[in-house]
Amino acid sequence: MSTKSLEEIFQAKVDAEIRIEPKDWMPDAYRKTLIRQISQHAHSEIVGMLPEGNWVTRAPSLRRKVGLLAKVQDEAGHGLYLYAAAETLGVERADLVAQLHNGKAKYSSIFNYPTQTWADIGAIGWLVDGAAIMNQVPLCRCSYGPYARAMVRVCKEESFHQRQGFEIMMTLCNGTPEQKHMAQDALNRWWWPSLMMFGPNDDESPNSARSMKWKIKRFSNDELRQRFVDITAPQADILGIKIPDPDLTWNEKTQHYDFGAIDWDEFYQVLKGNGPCNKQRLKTRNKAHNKGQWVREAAMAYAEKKQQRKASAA
Ligand code: FAQ
Repeated sequence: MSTKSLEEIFQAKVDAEIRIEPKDWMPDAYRKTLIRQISQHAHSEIVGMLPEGNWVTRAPSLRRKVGLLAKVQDEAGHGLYLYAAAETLGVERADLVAQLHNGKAKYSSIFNYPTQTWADIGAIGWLVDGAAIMNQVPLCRCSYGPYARAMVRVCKEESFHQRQGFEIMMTLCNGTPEQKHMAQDALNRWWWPSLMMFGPNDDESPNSARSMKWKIKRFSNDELRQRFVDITAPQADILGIKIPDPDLTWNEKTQHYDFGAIDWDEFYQVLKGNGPCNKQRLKTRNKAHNKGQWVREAAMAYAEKKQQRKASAA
């Protein structure tokens, strides 16, 4: 069959909402796009453990510590499902991890910002997990089966993380004036980077149109960002803190919030490796990976021994 016919059959399946599975024929560019997006997503989950991990030893109570530990462990699990989903496309996890560690692969810009106070843990749960859910719930309907299936559990856990973050913010906002000030300060620092998580504006997003045609993405970056603002602005009102955007106003006509311009220069600087914590994040990941070398070797040696025993018993 010609490539053109194969492409037509592929697109017809996508249009009919039939999932594409690993052994199905798919265009090379579709495979490459998925490997790029899923691996960037996996790296984000893994690097995303670092800003929060910074507070595990300093959580203000045992209850908070248990909750934070569980959240950080969940993120590790998400990274593993996602690397496994990427592997179904014919890539090796070790190669993907190497690309992260040598700085070639992207991961979400948001994880290059520092967590300065305990309130940042609340703000990350509320805003970063909130943005992640907004982006990831539609990915449960992604045309590629293994990615879509991995996202179902990820989204359930992210929803729980978002509630946990909001509850931390609520506690701080109902606490002493100093605690409320901490919550406001965290919102001031995390608001704009959270909006950047959705990626460039639609007219600057080179991948969106094709990914939407292939139903990898169901909504554009701007559509999801708008939804996030619409849902989050009233939550800030409930907390009694102010989103740091003088242009944020409810628009009766559009039934959406209008909001100010994003500093895209900052976004692209972070993507280039010049964010406040890029170097530190990569250094920490490399160190952790090297320290875990003996575990990987021991696991491989055990698997090989088991294989040998099986073969000699047969
Ligand atoms: N940061 O053409 P587009 C989480 C890149 S997980 C860095 O619009 P696309 C859980 C983009 O990759 C957060 N790079 O690209 C958690 C592309 O790169 P290229 C991660 C970004 O793919 C919570 C280029 O710019 N979530 O938070 C960013 O169609 C708390 C052009 O952009 C996912 O990865 C960015 N913010 O749309 C963990 C979700 N935005 O082509 C711990 C899955 C864009 O040069 C604690 N990914 N770029 O390689 C997606 O939905 C999409 O990939 C987008 C970007 C929406 C991120």
